Amino acid sequence: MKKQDILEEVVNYAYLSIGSNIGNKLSNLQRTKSLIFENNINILFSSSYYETPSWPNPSLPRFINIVIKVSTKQDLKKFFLNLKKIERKMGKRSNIRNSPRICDIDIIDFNSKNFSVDVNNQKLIVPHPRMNSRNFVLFPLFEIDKKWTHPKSRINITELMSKLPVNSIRGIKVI
Ligand code: PH2
Ligand code: MG
Ligand code: MG
Repeated sequence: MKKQDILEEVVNYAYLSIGSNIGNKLSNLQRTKSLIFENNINILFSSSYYETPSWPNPSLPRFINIVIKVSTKQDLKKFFLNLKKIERKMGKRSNIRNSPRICDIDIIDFNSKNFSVDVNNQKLIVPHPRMNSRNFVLFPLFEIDKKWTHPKSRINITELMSKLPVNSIRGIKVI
């Protein structure tokens, strides 16, 4: 086994879901990706852009979503706080769950581990607890990693997608 150098930092791998349903949604997502890169987070893979009705309330504006795979030397806490900083920089204000947003970044997976931690009084649960019912997470995730497996349930991405209701499979389109 290779001896790890004392100065060598650990590289973490994560999957992020990014969404926008206010303003110029495409350019909001592109700007968010630039800010992620500028914050020392490398984008390894990026999915296509997917348009879906707002979940769970389809009368709110439609979303555009992507999933990206990233690598970073930041630990989970620093990484999470950096993503929150990027959301604020993009103009995200509301903390009301599922309300319209310019930019929302959710950590879907971090090093294929299960976490439930408090970061500055915010609860961070990874893998994202509502991902299994979300077409806008599962489809783009499948596009960039066909072998992805849920770290907790060990269920493969293909099987998770097959459990989605038919209308949510019909309601998603690549733009
Ligand atoms: N994000 C939400 C709530 N609802 N719906 C879609 N289609 N896409 C999202 O990213 C999304 C949502 C909360 O963050
Ligand atoms: Mg979200
Ligand atoms: Mg969020």
